[in-house]
Amino acid sequence: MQASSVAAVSSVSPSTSAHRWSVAEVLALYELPLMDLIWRAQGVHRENFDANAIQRSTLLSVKTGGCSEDCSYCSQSARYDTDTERERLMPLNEVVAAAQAAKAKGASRFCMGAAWKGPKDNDLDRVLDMVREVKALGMQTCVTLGMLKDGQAEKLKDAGLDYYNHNLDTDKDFYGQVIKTHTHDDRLDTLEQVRDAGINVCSGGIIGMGESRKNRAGLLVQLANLPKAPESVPINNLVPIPGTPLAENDRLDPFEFVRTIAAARIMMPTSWVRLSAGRQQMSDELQTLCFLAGANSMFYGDRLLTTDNPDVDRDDALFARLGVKAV
Ligand code: SAM
Ligand code: DTB
Ligand code: SF4
Repeated sequence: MQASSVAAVSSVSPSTSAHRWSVAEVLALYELPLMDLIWRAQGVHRENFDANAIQRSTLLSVKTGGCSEDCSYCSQSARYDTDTERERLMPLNEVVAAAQAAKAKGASRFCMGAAWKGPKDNDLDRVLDMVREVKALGMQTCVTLGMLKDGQAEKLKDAGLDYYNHNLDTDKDFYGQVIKTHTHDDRLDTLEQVRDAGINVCSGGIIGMGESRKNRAGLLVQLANLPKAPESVPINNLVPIPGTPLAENDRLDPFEFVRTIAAARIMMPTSWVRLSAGRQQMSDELQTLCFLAGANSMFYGDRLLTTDNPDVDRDDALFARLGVKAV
């Protein structure tokens, strides 16, 4: 892109959450030379955050596998023959022990995930106990339970839930090629319920599922243009799962992933942008490029939900090498 085009992008794309983004504007960001894009994202990052601080959440799958939904990327869908074993909802004492261990290692937030289309009321009651007990440890709490019915978000709020994770996952125009058992509008409906209940919204997506750059821009526009941008925006790189329809997908150019992080940072300046699934397959240098592009949050702990995450020792060493502190 020519210098004049860079200036044009700068002038039409204010870094405020009040700005309504168009796909064309975001595509113009993606088309910037990588150095210009990262420089701009880093500037926005420094205006809004300590550039040397990264938030760490630890994940625990409290109910694994056997999910009714057909999300093409997921190891936990009952429709695909994957290595993931089905497990019942975990007992409360095991969840609390895992949260205590995560806190001792230095995680500030504990995120509990369940492979449900959405929680039944009696299952939700058990998750509410988990939220109360984890909160009592002095950790921030997050759950990701699928789609919520009326009244469930309020119960979670009353139990002390800080964040609800519910990803838009991909562009509305691409959604039906990846998931057929529910719609993008269903996801938006749950996000609205979470927001209305006064819970912080954690919502992002997955990159590398065969979507176009325009689809990636579309996803970011749909997130940034929500009535209020999510406080936390996880950007997952597809972890290919043998047995799922996306197992053999072509790998995305890593720089396209970095561009997506940078665009998210510019578009949602005050949100925590999380470098999420896929870190295990990234070099320390590529992760660092993502931090330079504005990612300031990560999953910390040896497991994600059903796949591996970098060992905490590797992450601790990387933080020390970079002079980054955990928050
Ligand atoms: N069932 C709930 C739902 O779908 O909202 C919560 C759990 S679901 C596993 C949480 C998120 O994990 C998904 O929305 C997706 O973004 C992410 N995810 C699942 N499998 C993934 C994979 N193979 N690679 C990257 N991200 C993945
Ligand atoms: C999110 O955006 N990524 C996390 C969390 N929210 C729940 C899940 C990643 C899952 C990666 C594949 C797996 O371990 O099953
Ligand atoms: Fe079920 Fe969530 Fe996996 Fe979709 S992403 S199959 S809803 S666990």
